[in-house]
Amino acid sequence: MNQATMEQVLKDAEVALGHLETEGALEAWYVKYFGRENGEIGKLLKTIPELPPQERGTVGKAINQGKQALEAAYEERRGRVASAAMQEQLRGERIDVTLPARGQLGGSIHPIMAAKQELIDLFAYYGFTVADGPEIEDDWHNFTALNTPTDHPARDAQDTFYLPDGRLLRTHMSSVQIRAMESGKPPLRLIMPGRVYRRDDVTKRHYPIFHQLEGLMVEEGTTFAHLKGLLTALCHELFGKNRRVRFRPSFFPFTEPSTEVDVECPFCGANGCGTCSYSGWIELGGAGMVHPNVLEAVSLDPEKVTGLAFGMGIDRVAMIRYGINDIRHLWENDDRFLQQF
Ligand code: FA5
Repeated sequence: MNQATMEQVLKDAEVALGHLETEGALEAWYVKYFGRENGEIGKLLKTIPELPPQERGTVGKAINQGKQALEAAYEERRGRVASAAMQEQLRGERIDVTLPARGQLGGSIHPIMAAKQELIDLFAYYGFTVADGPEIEDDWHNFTALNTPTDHPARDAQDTFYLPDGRLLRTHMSSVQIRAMESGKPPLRLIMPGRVYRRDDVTKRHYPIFHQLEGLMVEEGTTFAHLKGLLTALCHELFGKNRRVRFRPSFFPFTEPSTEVDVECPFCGANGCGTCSYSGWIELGGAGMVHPNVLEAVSLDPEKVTGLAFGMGIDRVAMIRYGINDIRHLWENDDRFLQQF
């Protein structure tokens, strides 16, 4: 080996190193030049004893210097290749937290609306059709025609917002009963679902805005037995045959006799809990036979026709039907709640 060959080997090694881009190629290069058995540098060192004695020192020194320089260059190159590989990997795995979530959030029917639709479907089976009326109501339809004149104490239980012109946000759906009897003649079988307003304190069963479904059937020969049978059948359809239903005597100015319809509380097995105020029962609605004064107010003859009427809370139907033990869940728009439906 002469000086030129030695320099050429070192030079080739350096040039080759400068082109290496992967860890695999670097490893192959290292084996080629520094491999224990057949490494090019080792081969160079092995030729030293064959040199004339006066050259051995210089050549040996030159090879060792070249070897050290190559080792340093190798380490440096290896670091660079590793860091480029890491950058590449990070680029591939980068998460853009500003991207919109994958997939579409599906809309669904709100439980109150689902309960309302179930009620409409069930009543359709008994021949009831849907009627509607305004949310901003006048005194006549909301109170006076319902046998509840201005100074009647029953008005106190249904305080609401009043407009400067004396109209009000309707407090119950019974106002639509009056409109229906003013505009249509018996036989009538109507249900009237809608939103109503009251100055009520919020509890697990009460909200100042809620929904009612009013029912009205005015035909010759309608009796309290029809009322009881209809509402019992409906409750069994909605909540199952094993859920007890109770008719409790009550008072409404616009019905006589009057009753409340209670359903066994599903949240405590009728043992008493916060939702039913420890009574074991949840009041679903009020009902009764249309008062003769109401029939007369809409120019019907109470000697000829009789009517049954009821008004149930749709929010309460949703609570019992879907196992929601606090009415506030229905109104607070919390996605975590709504996504369960
Ligand atoms: C009435 O509103 C009568 N108009 C019902 C009626 C109609 C009786 C026809 C006779 C003939 P009451 O105030 O009890 O009655 O309300 C009826 C139902 O609405 C209650 O049983 C309950 O289910 C629901 N309800 C009443 N107040 C609230 C409230 N603040 N939040 C949620 N639901 C309520």
